Amino acid sequence: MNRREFLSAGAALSAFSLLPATILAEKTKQMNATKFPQPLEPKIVGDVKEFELFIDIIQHEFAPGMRVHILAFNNQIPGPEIRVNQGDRVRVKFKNKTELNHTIHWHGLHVPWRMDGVPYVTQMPVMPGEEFVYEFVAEPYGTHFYHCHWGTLLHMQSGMFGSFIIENPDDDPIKKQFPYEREYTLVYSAHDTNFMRRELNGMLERMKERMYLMRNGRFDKERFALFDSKQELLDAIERGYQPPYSLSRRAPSDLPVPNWFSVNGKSYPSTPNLYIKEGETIRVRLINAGTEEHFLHLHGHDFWLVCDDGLPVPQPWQQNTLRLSPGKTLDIIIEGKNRGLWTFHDHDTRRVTNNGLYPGGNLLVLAYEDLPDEERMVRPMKMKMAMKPGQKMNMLPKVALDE
Ligand SMILES: [Cu+2]
Repeated sequence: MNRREFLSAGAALSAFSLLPATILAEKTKQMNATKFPQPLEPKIVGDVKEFELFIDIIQHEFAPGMRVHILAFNNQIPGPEIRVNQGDRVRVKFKNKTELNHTIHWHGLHVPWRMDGVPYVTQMPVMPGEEFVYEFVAEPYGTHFYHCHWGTLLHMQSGMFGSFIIENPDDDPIKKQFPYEREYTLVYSAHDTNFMRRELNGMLERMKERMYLMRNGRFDKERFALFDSKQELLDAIERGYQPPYSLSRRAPSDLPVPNWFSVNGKSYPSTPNLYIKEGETIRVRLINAGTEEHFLHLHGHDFWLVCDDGLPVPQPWQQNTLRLSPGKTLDIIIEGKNRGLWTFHDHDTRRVTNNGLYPGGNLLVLAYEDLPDEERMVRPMKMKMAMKPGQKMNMLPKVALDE
C-alpha cells in the first residue's frame, strides 16, 4: 500500500467510525466503557485503604494495527484509577516486575516528603523485583495523577501514569454549583515510539550488563555515571571524565519527537467517546501526563472551566478552547445544550495525527446518546459521475501531488 492509498483508507475509516449509527450503537457504548481508566479496588486494612500496583512490560495497542511494548501499571494504559475521599489514609504497595528501576510520584498530592517518589532525593529507586510501600493521607481535593519518576522522560511516555482522584462526596464544591451525574477521566500523553523502543531496549541492556558486572565485582561507577556526591562528579570531570551529556557535542541530541498522541492510551479511531444527553451536565477531568502542550477545542459548545490543578477556581468561566500544559489537570463541565456529534480535539492539529497521518491522535467525539432517529440517518455520499457516451474518464488531478 503506498502513502496515497493509505491516506484514502484512513479517510474511509474516519467516515465510518463517525457515523451516528455506529457511534450510538449499544455495542460501541459497551466497548467505550473499557476506554476509561479502570477503578482500582482497595483492601480495607483497619482504617487504611490499601492498593496494589505493579509494573510490567506489555504489548499495547494505540490504534488498530499499531502495537508497541510499553511499561504498564497492572497491565493497563493508563494505570488504574485510584479514587479516595479527602482525608483517607492510603497505602500503596508497589511491586517492580521489570528489569528496570522505578519509583512512583504522587503529582499534586501533599504527601510526606519521603513518600514523594523522587529517586536519590526522597528514596532509593525501586530496583528490579523489589517492593516499596507508599503511605500518606489523601490531600488535597481534586483531580491528580501518579507517574514514575525514574528516567521520567522515557518511563512516562512509555505508559507509567494513572489518575488519582480525591473526592469530597458529601460536599463536592463543583457538584453543588453544577449538579452532574456522569463524569469522565481523560489522560493525555504523547509518544515517540522509535525513542521508546530504542531507549527501553538500551536501558534493559545496560541494566543486564550492570547486574553482570556487579555480580562479578567489576562494576565501574563512572561508566554508568553513578557518583556518591556532586563533588565526586566534579573531581572526576577535573581528572578527565566525560559526563554522558557532553557526548552529544559530537552527534545530534536524541530528544524525542512524539509521533503518537493518546487519550487514555488510545489514538483515534480507538479514542473514547464522551456520551451526554440533552439537558444533562457532565464533568470531564483532563490530565496531561505527556510532554506536549494541548490546545483542546470543543465544537458547538462553551464549557465551564471549574478546577485548575485539582483546585476549584474562584469563579468558573466559559471557553471553548483550553490550554493543557504538561503536568496540568483541568476539570471542565459540559452542558448538553446543542445535540449532535461534536469533535473535541487538539487544535494544534499536528497532534490529531498517527505517525504523521491525519486523522488520528487525540481526536474524540462528544456524542448525544438521545439523538432522535431522524438525525441518526446516514446521508449516503453519492458520487456524481454521470458519464456521457464516449466521454473519457480522466482520474488524474489537474495539479500534481507530491508523488
Ligand atoms: Cu519507571
